[in-house]
Amino acid sequence: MNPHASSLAAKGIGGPAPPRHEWSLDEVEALFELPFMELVFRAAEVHRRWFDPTELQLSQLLSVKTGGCPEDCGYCAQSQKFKTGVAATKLMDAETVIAAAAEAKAGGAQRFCMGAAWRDLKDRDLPKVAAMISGVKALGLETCATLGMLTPDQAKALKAAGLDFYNHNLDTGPDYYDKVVTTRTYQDRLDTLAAVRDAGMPTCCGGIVGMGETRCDRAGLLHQLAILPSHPESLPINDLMPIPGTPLGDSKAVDPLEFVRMIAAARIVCPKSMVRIAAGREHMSRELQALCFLAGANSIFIGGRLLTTNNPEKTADEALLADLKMKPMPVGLSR
Ligand code: SAM
Ligand code: DTB
Ligand code: SF4
Repeated sequence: MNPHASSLAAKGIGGPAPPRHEWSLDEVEALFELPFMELVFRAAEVHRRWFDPTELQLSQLLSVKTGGCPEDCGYCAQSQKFKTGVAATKLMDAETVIAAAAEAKAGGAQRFCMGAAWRDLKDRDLPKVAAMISGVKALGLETCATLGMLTPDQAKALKAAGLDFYNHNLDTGPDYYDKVVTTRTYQDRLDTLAAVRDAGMPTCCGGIVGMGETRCDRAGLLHQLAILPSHPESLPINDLMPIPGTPLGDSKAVDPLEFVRMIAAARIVCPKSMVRIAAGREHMSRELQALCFLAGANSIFIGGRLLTTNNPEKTADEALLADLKMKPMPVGLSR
């Protein structure tokens, strides 16, 4: 909450309405049907009640284990079911990951997210993963990991190692989900999110637009996030990076204004979450990104690489932030 709003709220005067968990699907769908300017204005108002709209959280990703994944997520370069040209690698050593994290920190990253192309975390990999997490945390970075499905005990072990956030996306609305992934169910994903929450760890959970889904499917995803027992602390919205060789490699790009609607609706239904423009900024104009920030996005990935695809270079992002007079969010405010 911004300091002005929080001091009023402390005195019992005004203050932002608390996040709601009883959204109906109809209500979320109705947001998408608002006149564009009305939707963006409402989202910007909500954004300002909880955050300083000139601040942006900067995260950086590293693929600590790439490719060879047994899952069939139709968007993914790393599934072994599709010929995408991505070679499978072994899990990196903790020292290599920690060195990359130090470089990311020097480049301005506040949070470091380690991604592995796994269906689920295997207990045999836990010691190495725990060493990475504690080493990255010791650098003073916020830590995040995305390692596939977790058991409750694994979630507890990751938290004990110093993990601040766990990313596990629902990807799309429940009605469209099985058109995209068949090897794990929606409920499997909800179960992992519950294991993370029950371990006392904040969640990072969002999805992808541009996979051929309808507006109702997009509303369906946000509705699922809104009715979770606690809203995800981070809410990444990925614009599909079409990967040749995957079933979604030829998907039609989503209308940029529709992407802004998704960001705005996410901001309204999950007012306290960090809403991230995740994948896809590489093909977005500066103007579109600025409109997303106005509509409530307040987090981005920085660094020229996501997992297997490219992201805008540091110089381009530095220029964008300078031109918009935006600044990095102080570490810790995002929790
Ligand atoms: N294997 C783990 C899992 O699926 O949970 C972690 C890594 S996975 C790459 C993390 C998320 O990245 C996916 O759930 C999806 O939302 C997003 N993602 C993957 N490939 C993408 C693409 N081509 N375009 C946009 N988002 C993508
Ligand atoms: C998220 O929602 N997006 C990130 C992160 N969480 C792990 C991943 C984006 C991947 C984009 C495609 C790639 O680079 O392979
Ligand atoms: Fe595997 Fe994750 Fe890619 Fe799905 S999204 S194929 S689980 S790496």
